[in-house]
Amino acid sequence: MATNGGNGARATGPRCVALVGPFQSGKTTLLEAILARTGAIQRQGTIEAGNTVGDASKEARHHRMSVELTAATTNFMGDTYTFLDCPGSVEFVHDMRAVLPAIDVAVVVCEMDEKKVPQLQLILRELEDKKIPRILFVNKIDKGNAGVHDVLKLLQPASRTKLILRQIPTFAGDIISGFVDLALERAFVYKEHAPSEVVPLEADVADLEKTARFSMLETLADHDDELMEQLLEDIQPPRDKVFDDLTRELREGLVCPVLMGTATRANGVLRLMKALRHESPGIAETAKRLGVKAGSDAVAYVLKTLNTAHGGKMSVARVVSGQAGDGTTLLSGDDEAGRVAGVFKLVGQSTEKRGPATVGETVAFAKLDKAKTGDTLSAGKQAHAALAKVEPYPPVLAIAISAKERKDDVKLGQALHKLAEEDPSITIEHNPETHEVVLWGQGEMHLRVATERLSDRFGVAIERRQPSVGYRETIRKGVVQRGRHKKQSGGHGQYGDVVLDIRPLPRGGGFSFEEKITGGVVPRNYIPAVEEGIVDALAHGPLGFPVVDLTVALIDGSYHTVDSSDMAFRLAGRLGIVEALPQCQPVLLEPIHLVEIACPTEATAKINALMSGRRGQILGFDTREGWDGWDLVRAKMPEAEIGDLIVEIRSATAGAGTFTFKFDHMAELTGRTADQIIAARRAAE
Ligand SMILES: Nc1nc2c(ncn2[C@@H]2O[C@H](COP(=O)(O)OP(=O)(O)OP(=O)(O)O)[C@@H](O)[C@H]2O)c(=O)[nH]1
Ligand SMILES: [Mg+2]
Repeated sequence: MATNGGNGARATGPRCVALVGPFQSGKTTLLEAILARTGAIQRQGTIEAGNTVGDASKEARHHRMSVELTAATTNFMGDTYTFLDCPGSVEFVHDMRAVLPAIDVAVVVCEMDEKKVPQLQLILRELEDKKIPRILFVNKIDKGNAGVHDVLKLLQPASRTKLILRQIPTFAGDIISGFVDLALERAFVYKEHAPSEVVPLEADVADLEKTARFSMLETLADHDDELMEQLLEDIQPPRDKVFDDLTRELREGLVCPVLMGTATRANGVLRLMKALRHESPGIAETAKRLGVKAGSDAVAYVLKTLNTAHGGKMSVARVVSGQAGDGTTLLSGDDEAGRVAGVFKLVGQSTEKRGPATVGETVAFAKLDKAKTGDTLSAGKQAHAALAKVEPYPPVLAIAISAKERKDDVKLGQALHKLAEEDPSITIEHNPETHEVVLWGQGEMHLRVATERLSDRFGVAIERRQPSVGYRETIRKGVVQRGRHKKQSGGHGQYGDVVLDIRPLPRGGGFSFEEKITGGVVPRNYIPAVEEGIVDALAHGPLGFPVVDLTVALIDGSYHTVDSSDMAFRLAGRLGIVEALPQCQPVLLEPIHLVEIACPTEATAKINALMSGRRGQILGFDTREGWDGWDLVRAKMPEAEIGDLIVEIRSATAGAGTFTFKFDHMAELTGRTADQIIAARRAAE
């Protein structure tokens, strides 16, 4: 059983650590370095050579970025650690968000790059809000040292909790060659792919060290009165006390320690592992944070769902209570999630069969047919309450897809189901009007990778198009029109005759039908057929779109005792509308949405210009509540212009901006744009 002896004591039991951080900061490289330094792999691979444990999928290698979660388990000084390498791209952020509830600590890999600070801020906010302890790892310190002394000044604005610098760099000329550990007060020089070597603390560094250490202690003292007194009285606090404070304040989320290194050379990796070993919380605290009921049977949280070529469905999960092995039946809420058919240790794509998983361990369970990412699985009669629920962000970009070959239609349906199972931030919509299958996702790359997966992993070649915009048309003036269907062909004839009074309705009025027949000129039983005929015709107006916002009254007509029928009146109703509408000044309607864009304040002017350039009507902007340095811009915008809006918002905000949209109203559209839309529709037909 994992225990935690309270303040300062080292947590025990298997850990689960997420590697998160802005796009391309070096998370996958850091995972590789950790696996190499802890002996899980022989040699450290590189992104450039395409031989890393993470990013092993064809899509990730091809795009040279992480496009999904990689889990890898390793051992360090007798403890088990599972690292979850999360994609940094905002388009794949759900894979990160979904694992956060069950981790002990996050290592936030970042760079000393001003442009990446807004993204860092987004990630830190998420961790802060979820009360997840976090350590910053400033990577790529081999890339010039500009600003390394100012690292806190650069990064502090991204964090609402105080950052604590744990190390300062030391130099050989212009190059960072080592560091001083401020808690140990010891100097090290980096060795490539080997542990750093202890060296004497040079006199010129000692002064810097004193100042930096003092400011570290000052920050710790914000949450420790005794330490504060010692500092005020110039008493050197005992080393153990400093470590105890570092540990407690990290675990309680009061501070965020900052380490540094170079993942490509595995510099700073052992220091990071030691901080994780000694200071990070373990499963006991994580279970408490999650509200796991004491003494529960097996409880596990599903971090990720995979459909592997050989092993079938795998549910990557962390066991937060009890133990689960082969044959354990697991519940998810009121449903049975399935029976575990194999427990696997993961090191990226390599799987190794193992015995039951015990508390704290992160493993893959095979063949849990009904388990979904984010599910709380539990053994025993009574399902454990859900530990967390992470809803994906609403999708922002769509494409319409179809199988290249008709024969693949059924296969496409199944493949889409698996795709959405693996990635809940994808949604699939069937448009009944256009018969399009619309794939909604988080951005261009996300959708591109989704279609690549459909062909690479699930074997369905895809064609993609822009999804249709929900145009409608309406009329500007009314007319009274006769519709008459008469056919005399041999024996039984057909006869239906109606007079329709057609008038526009205000926007949003939809369609209404009224009958004003007197004297039975159209017998009662035929009237529903007349309405059906009208509805038929309205599905496709003279401009090529469904017709809305009009009312039609049946005011007159005639019938034939033998030749009239439902069918004849339906055709008459339809004919009346088809002939009437072109005389009613038809006009195109386009959907307008209410759009809300969240962006860093520096980008607000750019966003305003962007919106105006896209026929948007700016309604105003406010500071974003609870978000220092952020604005919320509101605008009304045509659906057609929202299509790829997210692409432009991201490029104007270094990837940090987001938006939501909601249908607001339909608006008339005339002139060149309308003509083009109508012409395109005709051509398509
Ligand atoms: N100079 C230098 N380059 C690095 C370092 N770490 C990673 N890189 C490079 O940075 C690029 C991105 O590295 P990744 O490990 O893929 O970064 P990532 O954070 O996993 O990227 P995403 O998962 O796509 O967000 C690659 O070209 C790496 O070789 C480092 O310490 N120094
Ligand atoms: Mg990566």
